[in-house]
Order: sequence, then C-alpha cells, then structure tokens
Amino acid sequence: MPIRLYYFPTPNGRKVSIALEEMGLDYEIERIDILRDEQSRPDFLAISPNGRIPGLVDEDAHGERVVIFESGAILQYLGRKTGRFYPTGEARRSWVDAWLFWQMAGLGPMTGQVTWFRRASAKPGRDPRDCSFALHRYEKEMRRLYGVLETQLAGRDFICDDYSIADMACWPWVAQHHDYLGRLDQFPNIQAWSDRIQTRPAVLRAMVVGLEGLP
Ligand SMILES: N[C@@H](CCC(=O)N[C@@H](CS)C(=O)NCC(=O)O)C(=O)O
Repeated sequence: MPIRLYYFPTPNGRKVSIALEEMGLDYEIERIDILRDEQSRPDFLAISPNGRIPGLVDEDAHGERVVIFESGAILQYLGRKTGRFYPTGEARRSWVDAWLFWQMAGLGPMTGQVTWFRRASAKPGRDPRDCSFALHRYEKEMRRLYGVLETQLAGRDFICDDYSIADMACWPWVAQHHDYLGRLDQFPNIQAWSDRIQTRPAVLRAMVVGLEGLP
C-alpha cells in the first residue's frame, strides 16, 4: 500500500515530498488545504494532533501502521526505512540530526516569523510600527542563521558533505528566500548549494506536487 502524505505545498510539506521522490517511495497525496483551515479537521488531527501539515501514514511498515507528524520526525523515519540520505554510523548520523534540528528549531521558525510579521505589518489599517520591534528581532536572527549556514557550506557541496535529509529540510525554506530575504548575494555558498539542489530531478518533481487548482 502506498505511503499517504497529508500535504500542502509549503516549505514544511515540500521537505517530505522531496524525500519521498529522492527515495523512490510509492506515495499518494491527501491535500490538506491550510488556506481553508482543513488542518483543523478531526480526521486530520487524528494524524497530526498539532493541526499542522505535514502528516504521514505508512500502513505497511514491516507489519505495523506508522502514523507521524512533524516534518523532521518524518524525514528521520523515511531515512531509517530506506537506509538512504541518513547515514547509519553514529558520528555521521548525529551530525545530520544536529543540522536537521537546527533547521526545525531555528531556520524554519525564525523565517516563518519574519514572513508572518511582514504580512501583518502590511495589513490595511495596521500601523507598521506595531510590528517593527518583533520584525527587527526575527530578521536579525534569520540573517544570523543564514550566516551560520553560509559558513557550514564553505568547501562543502552539501551541509553534511553528502546530500542528506538535512539538506532536504533546509532547502525548501531557502528556496523561498526572495519572499523574506531578497537576493543571496551575501551568501554565495548558499546560492551555489541551492543551485545544486534545485536542478535535481526528484526535487523538480516534488516542487510541483499538490499544486493543481491552487491560485
Ligand atoms: N514544526 C512543524 C511545523 C509545521 C507547520 O507549521 N506547517 C504549516 C505549513 S508550512 C501549517 O500547517 N500551517 C497551518 C496553520 O498555521 O494553521 C513541522 O515541521 O512539521
């Protein structure tokens, strides 16, 4: 039975569609339209109690039914399931985990807050000064994190040398840099890394999943 991915085409959703494509797994999509609040549906909350995409159900995991939410946990599960893009040695696996958690706790949330406060400050009737303190704090932290990634990528093709689930977690956020950061001129290593990933056939396939009928 194919893996079922509960999905919307956002950076957190795309981490998983990229992994499924890269790993060559059989999967089907159930689109959860977060623009219509479908993430609050009881049947989806049974899979993702936090009410956020992505969620995943694997009916046929060596005789067990696996139900997971949180994109980082899903990437680790798929890496363990296939033995791909997730090294097995303790030293290298811990290294990949560290960068995966860095994305989950830092790059993703900080970038998300920048986007949220930008939109909020532009809302009709809102005084942009209401958001400026928070926006300044999150933009500064996001730029610092981009600096950390830039340093890590110096002399490396991928975050942990070999292409891994850590790259799959970070790249979909960086791919949208035009929306919240502007050009990557100050981050040439990130630009080169992003160019390397965005032309991978599996990534190109994953980026168009679940777009049908959306504005
Ligand atoms: N830490 C969670 C975050 C998931 C998340 O925030 N998903 C967003 C889409 S990228 C969502 O479902 N938003 C719906 C909402 O905010 O109500 C993960 O990585 O899975």
